[in-house]
Amino acid sequence: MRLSGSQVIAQCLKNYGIEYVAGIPGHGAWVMLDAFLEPESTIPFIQVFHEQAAVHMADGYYRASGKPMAAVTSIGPGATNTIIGLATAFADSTSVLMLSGGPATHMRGHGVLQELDRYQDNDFQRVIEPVTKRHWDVGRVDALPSVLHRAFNAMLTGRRGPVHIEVPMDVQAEEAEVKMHDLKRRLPIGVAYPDPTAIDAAASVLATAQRPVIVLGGGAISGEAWNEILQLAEGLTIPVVTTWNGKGAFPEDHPLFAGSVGQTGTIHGNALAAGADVVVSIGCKFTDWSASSYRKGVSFSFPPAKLIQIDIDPYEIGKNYPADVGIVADAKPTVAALVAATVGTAGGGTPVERTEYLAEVETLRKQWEARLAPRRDSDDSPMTSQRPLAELRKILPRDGIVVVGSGNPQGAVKQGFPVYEPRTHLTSGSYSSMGWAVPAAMGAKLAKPDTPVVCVLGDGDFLMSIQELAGCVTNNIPVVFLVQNNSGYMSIRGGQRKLMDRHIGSEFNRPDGTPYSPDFLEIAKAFGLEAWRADTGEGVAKALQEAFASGRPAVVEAITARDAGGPFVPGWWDFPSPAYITDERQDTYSAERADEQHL
Ligand SMILES: Cc1ncc(C[n+]2csc(CCOP(=O)(O)OP(=O)(O)O)c2C)c(N)n1
Ligand SMILES: [Mg+2]
Repeated sequence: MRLSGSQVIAQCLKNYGIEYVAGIPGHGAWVMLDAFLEPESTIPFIQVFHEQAAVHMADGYYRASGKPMAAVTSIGPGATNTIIGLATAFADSTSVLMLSGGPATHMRGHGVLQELDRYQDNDFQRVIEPVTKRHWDVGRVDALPSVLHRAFNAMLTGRRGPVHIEVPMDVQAEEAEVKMHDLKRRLPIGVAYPDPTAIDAAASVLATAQRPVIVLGGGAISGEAWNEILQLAEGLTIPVVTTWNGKGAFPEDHPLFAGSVGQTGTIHGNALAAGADVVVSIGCKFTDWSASSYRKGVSFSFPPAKLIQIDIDPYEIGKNYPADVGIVADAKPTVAALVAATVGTAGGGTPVERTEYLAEVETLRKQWEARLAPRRDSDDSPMTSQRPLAELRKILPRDGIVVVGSGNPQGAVKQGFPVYEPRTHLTSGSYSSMGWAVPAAMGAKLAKPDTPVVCVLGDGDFLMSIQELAGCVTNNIPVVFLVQNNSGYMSIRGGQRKLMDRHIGSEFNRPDGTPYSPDFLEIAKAFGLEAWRADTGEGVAKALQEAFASGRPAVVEAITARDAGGPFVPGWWDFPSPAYITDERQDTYSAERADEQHL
């Protein structure tokens, strides 16, 4: 059949199951977008107000549903605005399909409007290189069907990641004889199973374990392995800890849930993982944040602990810690195979008993609870970071989705906001981009329209994508934004003070030094949202109830104290302090750094 490039794209996206396209039109993509109005390829268009938001939105949609969404931008600045979106998806291993326009093939190198041409013709390609799993520059209309199914293949198989297709303006507009490709015949059936030798090896290591721990990363969720993980944990009585991206893969009200690991992990999570003799890691890449910068005995101790490392990407095996058994396969069949090989043999289906170990888990959990409770239950006004979260947890149903921005909220939620189901806690655990949470929450709401979605973020983060409130109204996306306003980048100020006893650029102040904050209530209302402000726990509870009941996009501004302290830091993080700070902190830092295990 004869189709224009834009028709090929729109029909493929429709056939391949894309439900929404987000973006901003421009001359570089208006032809491409026009095809989404054709009857056979109508896909609803979601208007954003900065292209970064289109990619973050698709990212949030994927994290909430496991399905991809598309972002479309114009050429030049429109496409360049997406870089942080793609970088976030790449670092966090999430699927996003991005299409952008490009200079017409016959105009390349002439420095046409919005072309980068001084190093090489049409040079946007190189800008996008390090932030995508795969990129295509399409030179002909009849190449599009092949490019599209390969893009879906790259995005949806193996380790997830964002892909980008640049479509020159002439390729969008011109027609050619094309044959569309059936996606089913271009994707593998099923998932990648583990090598039985590796499962045997892992089972023998597990058979020796007295103090095993399972650590879950983002791959446990993208690999949809949560049922099998529950079977393994229960069958062998193994406490489970999570990283930021792994939070949600295990129900946090389960007796075997043992908190989280890393700098902003929990006391019990770090202590148990660091004291384990065998760690089973599932889709976890051991970032410095989750592994306390590899300082021995803080979050992990490899050796003496043995590591069974399950990852879909061989690149991660042994990258940061030596793996006693590295298994490259999908998480779901791998954990299922481990269950078959261990639970069956060890206890014949009866859970392994570890009475003393479980008592220790309980003691540590209580210690952590005792540490958390005063901040969580605090009646201070302005509030602690934890108090609004406690109120939110009481109101949000079990399957409600919380989307979390970086800064204090990210650590406070990790530690003090229990989640129970996979894909109900979304955060950028690897790239930790400010500006991500607002559009990602909108994407999650598009994916799960019948589920309450709340976005928890700081005032600094909110200011980086506040323009997307307009999109909540124009597209009717009823997210509730719980904004913790402490007049600044307080997580950053905390680090600055600790290291250097002073701070620069992290407080929002007027010239006379008094705290500054824009009037978020008025801003939200001006954008057309419902809005509430609260400075007590009771106030937040009431505002949240009314916000959810409104069924409309809404902002609840929670006034939090600048000095309240954010999340606790039971772990460690390697940040060098300037050489001119010569007090005992330098010696402590050098001594602690000497314990790092990755070099
Ligand atoms: C795009 C981007 N720029 C800078 C940072 C570094 N950073 C991390 S948290 C943070 C401050 C966040 O402030 P806010 O959202 O108000 O949360 P708070 O820590 O004050 O609770 C900054 C600047 C980042 N993560 N992302
Ligand atoms: Mg702040």
